[in-house]
Amino acid sequence: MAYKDLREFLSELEKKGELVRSSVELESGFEISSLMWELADRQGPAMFFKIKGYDIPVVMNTHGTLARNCMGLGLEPKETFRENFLAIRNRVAELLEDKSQWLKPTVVTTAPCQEVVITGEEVDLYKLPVFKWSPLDGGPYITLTNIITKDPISPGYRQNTGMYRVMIHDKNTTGVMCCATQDIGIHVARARAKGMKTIPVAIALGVDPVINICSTTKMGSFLDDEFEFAGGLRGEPVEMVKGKTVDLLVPATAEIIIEGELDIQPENARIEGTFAEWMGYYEEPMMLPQFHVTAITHRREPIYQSCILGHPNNEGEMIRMPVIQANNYNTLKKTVVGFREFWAPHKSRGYKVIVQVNKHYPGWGKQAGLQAISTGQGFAAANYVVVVDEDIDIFNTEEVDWAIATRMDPAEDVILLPKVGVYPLNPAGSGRTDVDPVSGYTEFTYCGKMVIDATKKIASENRRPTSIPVVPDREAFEQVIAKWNDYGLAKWTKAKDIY
Ligand SMILES: Cc1cc2nc3c(=O)[nH]c(=O)nc-3n(C[C@H](O)[C@H](O)[C@H](O)COP(=O)(O)O)c2cc1C
Ligand SMILES: [Mn+2]
Repeated sequence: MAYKDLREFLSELEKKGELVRSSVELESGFEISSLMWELADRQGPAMFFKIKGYDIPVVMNTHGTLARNCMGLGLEPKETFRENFLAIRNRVAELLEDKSQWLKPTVVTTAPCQEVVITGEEVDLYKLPVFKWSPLDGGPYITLTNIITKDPISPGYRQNTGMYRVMIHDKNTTGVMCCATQDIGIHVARARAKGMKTIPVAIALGVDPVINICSTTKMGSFLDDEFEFAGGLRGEPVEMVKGKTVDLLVPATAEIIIEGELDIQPENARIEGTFAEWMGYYEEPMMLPQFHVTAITHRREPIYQSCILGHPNNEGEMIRMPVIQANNYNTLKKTVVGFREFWAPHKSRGYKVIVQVNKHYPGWGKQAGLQAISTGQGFAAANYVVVVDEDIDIFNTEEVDWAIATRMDPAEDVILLPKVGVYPLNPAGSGRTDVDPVSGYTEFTYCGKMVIDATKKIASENRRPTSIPVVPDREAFEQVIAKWNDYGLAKWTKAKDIY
């Protein structure tokens, strides 16, 4: 089923009515981001358009719905948000656990992504249609990136690709937001320990949908290669070619590759930001390493693929949310006793986690919450966990709120944990290290955590047992539903279940 490249995926989307080619030329970054904001709100199509003054056309919102991300992974798109979420989450979770299905990339010697090669003084990032997307952004941002690095210690190519934002400083310099806890940050730390001053980096833009999806996936270990995983998801190896100026393998059918050296010396860090981030706030400026571009290679007539963050349904979250939760799901299945399901609602941007358990033992709601919030990397973001029983639909915020409101005694069922070091983009955190003494970059912030045990209480917990929830008599109810139209009520269909 694998799509060979972005172009093949775009034709498929167009056939299915999921891509619109605009005949209107767009004029500015703000116009583009306003349009994308509204498309995120309406869960609209991918858009292909041209921008006044630029040769390279742009495609955005390619990954803007979970249905399109299902298609990208070769899965049948489903009706509802929940079904699409579960289809993607389960496929990724299963494959993360089964390395026997992963496929090593094949290495080719000529590749479409190198049809045009620009090096040295000819390099000019401003030729790409990259803009300041939001009024307070610190500069133009490349957003939908696949940033490739290799582990400096393991022999051979043990590569990583991650999606990290890139601000353009000048025609051949950018920043890269390579946080210490991400795999690129681990590569930086290991390279420094070896005495290296720079590391080779390649940024692939405009790739087959599986690769973008894999760049946002958290793997089991930083030594796992996303391209092998991508081969497994595609059912065919990813074709890769050696970079022109860096010793890295890059995806052969990408539209554009930016190659260069990341300066990892702390004293050369440079301020970048602010940036309109996925959690719906502007992120403050950060000290980050500088990336010196040595080459831009691209296909003939390349397409620039991009995305905008910020909106609750932003394209980045639609890519990241189900695949990042696949990793957490695998972990929670093994650690939380009585685990049934979990969801970190995208509109809460992953800072809230709901865990559903089958509670057998007294006190086990709290135990499950503590286990969930301590699963490390995956939940470095989570500020609070709500634990509920199996009768609560965790995808329905109002049902979860009902459980919190009626099963939680604030004096007994809330556990507050002191501030711990968390991912720097935590809007509720404070005391951010503006220059971390170890990395020299803006790294951790500090935030407390909370567990809310909203499970039904039982007598053996020395509590008044939660009473029996009200539902109609089952047999009578089923008969009523069966006769619904006979009552003359055909017009009143069941509310559509979107979330
Ligand atoms: C559009 C988009 C932009 C992102 N930008 C960043 C970023 O700038 N820095 C970062 O640490 N993570 C960012 N992420 C999240 C990472 O891509 C994600 O955590 C991924 O698992 C990192 O890969 P790694 O585990 O190989 O480091 C972004 C995600 C998306 C979808
Ligand atoms: Mn990784």
